[in-house]
Amino acid sequence: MRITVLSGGVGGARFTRGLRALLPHAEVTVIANTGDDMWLHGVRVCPDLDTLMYTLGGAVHEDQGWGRRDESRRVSDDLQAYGLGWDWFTLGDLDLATHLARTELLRAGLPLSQVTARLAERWQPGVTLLPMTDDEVETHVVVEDGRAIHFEEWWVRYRAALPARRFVQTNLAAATPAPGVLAAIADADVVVIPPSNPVVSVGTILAIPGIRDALRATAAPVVGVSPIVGGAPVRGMADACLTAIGVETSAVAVARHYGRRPDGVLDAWLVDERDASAVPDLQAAGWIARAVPTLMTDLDTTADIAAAALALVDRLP
Ligand code: GDP
Ligand code: FO1
Ligand code: CA
Repeated sequence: MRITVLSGGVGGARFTRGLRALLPHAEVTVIANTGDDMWLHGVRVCPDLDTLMYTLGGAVHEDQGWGRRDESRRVSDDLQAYGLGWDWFTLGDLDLATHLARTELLRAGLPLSQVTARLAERWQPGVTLLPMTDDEVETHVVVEDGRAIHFEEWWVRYRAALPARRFVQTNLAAATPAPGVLAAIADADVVVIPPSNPVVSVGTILAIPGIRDALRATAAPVVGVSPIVGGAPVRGMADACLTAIGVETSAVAVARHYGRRPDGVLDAWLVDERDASAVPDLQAAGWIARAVPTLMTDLDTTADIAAAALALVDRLP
């Protein structure tokens, strides 16, 4: 079975780890958000690709959800003595090796998709990991005074507390999906939108010209899992992102924001048991919907969530 997942960092990576445990022989392709990427200290940092690679490769710092286990930050601390870069953003020493390797390969002329495949050879994530695009598309946040700052600055430095007017993606109009992305959506047996940030993770992937249309057109069913549980994100500040685009922080509002195919991108929506009261309304509006426990507390529970999502569209083998 061919399964394609559109993922951000921590939520998407944890979900995909459960999916892989559920169906170890499935051909899973993960299309990752690269809107959080940035140049920092001369190296290219790809937070969501790395979170996926480390999580699926068994090297992630579990409590943190991103970065390497057994990490140190001697280089990052020492760089601060020069007053350069971002002193509020940590580049771990081991993580820095990934950025150096990536940058060397990019400088040698390889596109990000090939660089990612090369880095993944070491980590063996058990899935095909694709960046949404090989182009340098970055999410910037326009704050109240009209300045635009990089998404990571807004998220990490200001903890999303600076009111955002809107999100913009640099270089978007000229961007194209990375090789393999459109085919992975068109040829899938099922497409899954995991519990990732609907605005700055999945929203950014869908904004790449051609990707939203590919989802609308694929013969595969498209099922999503709500990242909003009981009216709040499970971790992180997705509520600030939703507020900025005028969407209420609720499982139903996020489903409506994605929309039902063919106008929208989803056929089915899995919500948490705490949002079970929303299911009849969703069903009445034509959605395939169900409520189950969706907190990814351990691998078995996460595999159960993946199974419930696939069952919703009759794709559980
Ligand atoms: P990021 O790039 O690291 O922010 O990760 P993602 O975009 O992939 O996922 C972030 C979203 O995952 C947040 O909106 C969280 O609410 C959601 N999330 C994290 N853990 C869980 C969980 O255990 N269950 C559910 N339903 N959502 C989760
Ligand atoms: N998140 C933080 O909250 N603080 C950090 O210093 C930080 C550094 C970092 C370095 C590499 C990387 O791959 C991820 C990193 N993250 C950090 C996590 C991540 O950038 C964000 O939490 C997500 O991208 C939000 O969508
Ligand atoms: Ca991210």
